[in-house]
Amino acid sequence: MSKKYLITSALPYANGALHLGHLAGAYLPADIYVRYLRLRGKDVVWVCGSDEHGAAITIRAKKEGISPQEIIDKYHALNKSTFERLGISFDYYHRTSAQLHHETSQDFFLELFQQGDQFDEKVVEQYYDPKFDQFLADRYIQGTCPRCSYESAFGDQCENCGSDLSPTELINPISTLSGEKPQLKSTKHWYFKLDNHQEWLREWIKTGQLDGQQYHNPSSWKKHVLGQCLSWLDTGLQPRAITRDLSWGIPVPLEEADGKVLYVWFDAPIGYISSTRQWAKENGKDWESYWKGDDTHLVHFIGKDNIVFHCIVFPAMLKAHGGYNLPINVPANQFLNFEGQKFSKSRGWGIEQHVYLEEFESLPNKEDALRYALIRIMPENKDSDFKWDEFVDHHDKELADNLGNLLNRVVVLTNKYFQGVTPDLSIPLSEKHPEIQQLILRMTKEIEQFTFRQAAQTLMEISSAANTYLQDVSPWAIAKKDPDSPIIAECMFLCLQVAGYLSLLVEPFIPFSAPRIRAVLGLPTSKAGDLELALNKLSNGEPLIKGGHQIGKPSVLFPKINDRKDQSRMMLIEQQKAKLAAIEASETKAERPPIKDTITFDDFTKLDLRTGTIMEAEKVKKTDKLLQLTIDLGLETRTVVSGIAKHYKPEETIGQQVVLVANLAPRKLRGIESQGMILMAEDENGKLVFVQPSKSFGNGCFVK
Ligand code: B3M
Ligand code: ZN
Repeated sequence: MSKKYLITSALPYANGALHLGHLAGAYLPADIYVRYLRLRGKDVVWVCGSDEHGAAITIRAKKEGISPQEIIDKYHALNKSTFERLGISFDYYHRTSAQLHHETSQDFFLELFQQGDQFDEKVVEQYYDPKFDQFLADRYIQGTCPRCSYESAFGDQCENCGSDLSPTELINPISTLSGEKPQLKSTKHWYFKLDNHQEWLREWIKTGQLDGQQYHNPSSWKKHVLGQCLSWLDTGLQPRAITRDLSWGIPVPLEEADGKVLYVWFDAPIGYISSTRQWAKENGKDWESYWKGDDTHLVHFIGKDNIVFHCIVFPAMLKAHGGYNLPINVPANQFLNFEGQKFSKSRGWGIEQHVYLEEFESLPNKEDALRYALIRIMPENKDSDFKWDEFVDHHDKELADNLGNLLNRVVVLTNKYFQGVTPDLSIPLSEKHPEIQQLILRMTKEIEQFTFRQAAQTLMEISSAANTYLQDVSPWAIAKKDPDSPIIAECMFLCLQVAGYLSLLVEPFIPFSAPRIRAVLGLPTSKAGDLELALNKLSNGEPLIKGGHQIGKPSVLFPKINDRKDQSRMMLIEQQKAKLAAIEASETKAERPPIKDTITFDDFTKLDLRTGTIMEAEKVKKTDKLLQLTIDLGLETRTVVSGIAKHYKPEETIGQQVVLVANLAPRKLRGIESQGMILMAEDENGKLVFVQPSKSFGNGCFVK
């Protein structure tokens, strides 16, 4: 029986558009993997969909005065169509507001409930916002941290000192919805006893074994994924509330739970099951064989913030329910940054997928250019950074100069010397170019091991190897002296073979260009199983493109973005950079006061500025702003009271060189006579820094 593959990608919340970081995190890697499996002829289903529940959606709706339904309808449609436009080839994109999903989730809950020992019922005190008539999720409560006194700590965590908190620990809690003090109210909830699953989970994650069977190979899991799981397990698992007091969501299917819904993280992963069910229903397939069969591989593609839910909570739910397979791998990605900073919707830092498609409308290959650049920097094991300059380079130097150049030369030369007909030979590629055969096989392994960045690199190495071979032989030089030399035929025949393999291997990475590459080679668009057949030919030494095959005509496959003769495409990049520069400029400008009224040169020369060194410093009593400084001015010492205590500890200022306004009339501050003023500059974060000579300097020098 052949293996089945069930692939999932994290269900995005339908309350906003997705940016490039999301794409690189959970969708593009899965798309590469699934397209590859299809080319290998595997039985694979890839499901995803919109996550349409959760407090974030209801709160956004309340704030904007629209219904949650309007929000999810808008973003479900936007995200679904944007994915399609980028070639993200889900087999099914469902939504968790669908009836089938509500039923699937309620049935799942009831199965666990009826087992009797999976849930605890607890009455707990929770904060409630009377104005919004809503119990408050931990994140929606802010107050003073009991550990560090930071005033804007959240109900689940203090971002200043990092402590995990519970909302009732906060001093002076405030509802972030109404800005008012929340009330404590008691309410009943159901808790999934995750702690009861701790032991087998540890065994399963660490050794891959479950019920005495080898289930997965932990050495094939990413280290950062295993590390996060083990640290959760070491801390000890706790029961988790799986119900909420909310009006938006899936009603808890118990009479005594009126007005309560399932917690969004309980129903969302079940969304993978309902999406598979809906797909099966529409395609006349059997969904259960993909979830429950012995021969099924389940793989979850997610971002690192979702690891605990996919490696611990959901597996525990599936095992508790019984009958379901657990994932054989969860190749979570880390985060993508954008031009050195985090993506930020409020600052406008970053670019959303659909905005990219709009703003790069006129760029040929816009989908593949983006996909390829993201693959080359995919945050597989650590955070990475998207940069527009690198985006251009990956396209121009790799796709255009390497791959595009090879294909173009092979097609042009075969047309020139053989009227586009493949020379009638049958030399195994493995015999003449074992290194290329090795690279092809290595690339397939790299995809199977979820190292897509490296696989794209290997793809380029295959193309480089063929370019080098073509250059070394230089058929154009031979043709001048001996047009009938068999070396020309052999070289073109072998290069065409490599081009044929490349036309299949590129498909998971650049699926928009792949059919165009196939066309210039006179080959039909690839279909499921084609790579499997091709790899069999490779190992049997059979040609992939047979002698006599008529190839197509050359065409420019990857017009360069940075084209010296035509800068129109590069303009698109410059516009993006200008947008970012404008954001940064507006943010820094906002903090800077306007330029003061003009003064005359005479006014300026009245100032006597001198260099000095701080010799002593102490805090001025009963103030938290002022430091009393003793400054060596060369021929004399001065006492200066300076408002820098919030920026520097006294000991940090000692030895600093300063510039002093030496002829400022003395004035008394807190009873101390201040004899001058030191120059300070305010940096972009509002911190005061000393204005200093750029090298160590004698004291008392005149500054002009
Ligand atoms: N919607 C969270 C997220 O987008 C959540 C994923 C659900 S996967 C079952 O990060
Ligand atoms: Zn704190």
